[in-house]
Amino acid sequence: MENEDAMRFFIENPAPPTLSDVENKVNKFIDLQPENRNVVLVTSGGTLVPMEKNMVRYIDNFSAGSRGAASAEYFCKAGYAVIFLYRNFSMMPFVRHFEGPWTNLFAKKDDESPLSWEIKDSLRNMLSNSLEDLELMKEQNQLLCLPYTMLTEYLWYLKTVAEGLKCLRSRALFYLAAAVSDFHIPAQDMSEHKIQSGAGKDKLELTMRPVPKFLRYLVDSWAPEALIISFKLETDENILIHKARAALHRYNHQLVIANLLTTRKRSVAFVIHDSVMWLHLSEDDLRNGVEIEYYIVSQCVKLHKEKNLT
Ligand code: PAZ
Repeated sequence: MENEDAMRFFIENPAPPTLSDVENKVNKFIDLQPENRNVVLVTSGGTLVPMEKNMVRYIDNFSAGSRGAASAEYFCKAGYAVIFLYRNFSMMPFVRHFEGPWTNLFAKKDDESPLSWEIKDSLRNMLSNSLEDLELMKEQNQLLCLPYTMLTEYLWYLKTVAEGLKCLRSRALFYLAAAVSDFHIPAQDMSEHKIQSGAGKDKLELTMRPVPKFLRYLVDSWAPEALIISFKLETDENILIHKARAALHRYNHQLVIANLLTTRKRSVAFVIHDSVMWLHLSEDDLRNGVEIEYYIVSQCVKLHKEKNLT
């Protein structure tokens, strides 16, 4: 039944025109991988759902993309090839420390020359090293970055990547950190043009429908042999672990990483079968700038190795 919902979603929301280009890039990237290299799909950022077909207004899911970008970087460093499916203009691996207005990168020189702007001294080395790292990863075919904006693009690309990775069987890992909308307005119910305000309208009522649960599809059909790790974000700590466990039992994948909006950068819980393991950054970690993604990715790599040994 749920699978039928997913099929219907793809019929009602046709593939974006960019899909064949994404498919070619993904297949080429996978073909270029040496036999002993694992491949991870890292999803990052939040999906956007339009309120109108000619979109003026939309509903967005919260995520800066910091978790995904940092994790992609640590997976590359651990020797994985990374397909990074990220929300357009959200954070990118290796250059994520330079997000924000690009004008912040420059300072005015003290001389009178007409070309008197240059990269700030304090950033020059870091910027150059970051760009080198990014370039190297691309040259070594270790990083493929695929941007999406809309929920429909995200889901079509996820399906395409999963189909491409199927041939790698258990060498594939799915690390689903993106914040994906649970609700959307189906295309047939969506207003063609900008929803009008005006005389006599004192409220706007919208009916949104649940997005089919694609995680089930991924686990059962698209990537049955891969290691699948999903994230669960909540704002109420009283329901976090319960919701993470429910997801694990419902979809029957290997790991849910649970986090709260306010503490997500220093605490996460690993929910596996019936056990819960909390991971907190220590005072030392915080002082030394150690990121929680460093530990999360190390645990995931370990789990992937263990799974492939059994
Ligand atoms: O991108 P970010 O670092 O701001 O936030 C990361 C996160 C909270 C979106 C991620 O850790 C997460 O929980 N993703 C799943 C969200 C969900 O439950 O749909």
